[in-house]
Amino acid sequence: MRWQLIVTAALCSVVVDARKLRGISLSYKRFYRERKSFLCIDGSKMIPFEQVNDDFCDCDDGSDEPGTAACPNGRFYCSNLGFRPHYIPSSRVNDGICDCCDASDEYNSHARCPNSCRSLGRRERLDVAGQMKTLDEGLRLKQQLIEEGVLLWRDKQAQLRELQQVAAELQTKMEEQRRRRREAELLKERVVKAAEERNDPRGRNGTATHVFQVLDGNNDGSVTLDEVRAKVALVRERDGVQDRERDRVQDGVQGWVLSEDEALVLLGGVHQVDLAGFRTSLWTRLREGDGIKIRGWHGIPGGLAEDEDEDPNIKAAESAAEKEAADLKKVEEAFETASMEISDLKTKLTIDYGPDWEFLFLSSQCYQLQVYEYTYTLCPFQQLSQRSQAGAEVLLGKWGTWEETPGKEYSQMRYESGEPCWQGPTRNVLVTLSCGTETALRSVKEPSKCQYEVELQTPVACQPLVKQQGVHSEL
Ligand code: MAN
Repeated sequence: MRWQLIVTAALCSVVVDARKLRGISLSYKRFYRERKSFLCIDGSKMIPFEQVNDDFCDCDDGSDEPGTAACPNGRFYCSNLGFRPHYIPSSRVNDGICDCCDASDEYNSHARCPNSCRSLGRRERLDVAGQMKTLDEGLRLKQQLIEEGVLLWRDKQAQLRELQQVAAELQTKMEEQRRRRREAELLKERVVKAAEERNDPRGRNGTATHVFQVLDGNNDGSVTLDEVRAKVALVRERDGVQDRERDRVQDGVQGWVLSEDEALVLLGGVHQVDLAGFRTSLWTRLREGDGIKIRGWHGIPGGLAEDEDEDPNIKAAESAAEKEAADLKKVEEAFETASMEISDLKTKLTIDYGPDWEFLFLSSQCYQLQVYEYTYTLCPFQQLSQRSQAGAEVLLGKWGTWEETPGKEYSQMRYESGEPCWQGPTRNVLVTLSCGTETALRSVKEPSKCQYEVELQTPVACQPLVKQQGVHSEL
């Protein structure tokens, strides 16, 4: 009989213990050692120990009811053996919904909770192993990209030096060519003047070259529709012309303004002609005096000269000057192109491509992703655009900066000043880089109107794991 009493008492104390300790983590168990009284963990109140987990809330911090739903601010500890332990709000205890994978939160409800911790743990371990494999592979690829980045950076520097060298040479050539053109011009002027002084009837006035120069108002070596309309006039009024140009008549002597179509016909159907084109189009019409004349023409009375009549010395001097001018134009264009390339390259080289230039390779690539009706194209360090199925291309943002996220440098890029949104903000994009074994666009979202969030996966975003220190998992 005495033994029976002892066993019953011992069993009761185990039952009581289990009830008292429900919902408590190992490290908190020391606060719940059965004594006569229990001190609320925030130290605010002392209560008899029987009142722990008695389904009535006594402590303000809810610490007397870790295993029941009695305290609104209480928390229940799921030990989840085989998976991850975690806390749930104690209001979820016995609410008929399984929250802990070890079913410990539903100890007194109708819910039938299977223990799924083992399978969850297994799945999580597989996931983690997969992630670790990706990380390892990503880090290996990143190392390669770092090495490539250094070489690429050197290439770009060499490219810049080369271009600067080319530009310097072109500059010298340009100065030399300017001198040659000046000399050719001076020679031409001297020859023309000499012919005029000799009063040579074959003087240059009225030759095709001269007239071409008269018409070529901006002296760029071609006569355009506007230049024709500015200098060439209709001698007679057209019958029945209704357009407003009619009113722009200068005066009886100056003639009537040509319409664009008329000027186009005179130029042989093209919008501008060089000297050769001029000779075969407008020039023949002018010489025939075919209802048109040059405004304010003070050339030799009797009209325009036959080409063959032109003084061969003048012809030679003029074509030499033309050649020098054309050569100069070529050198100037080449210099301008080289200067633009230098400036583009310099701009690109001022961008921060990471401490080891590991992001540099991205600058010469573009990545696409189709999301519903849109195709997005990201050209890193340049821009992001959106093309709809109808074909309209919208600029969502131009390269701006790396976002400054302490401890997470080089993980987010900002693209800004995209096209303005109708009744909304100017479009802009936040690109988040994530670790992966290949570089690809993973997602594009528009969480609020015209504000886009993009995920770009790339090995260069992989970071070696840093062991976390001083983090207490339960606090
Ligand atoms: C276009 C797209 C959308 C955007 C709307 C705003 O349809 O650029 O992404 O939300 O314009 O009007």
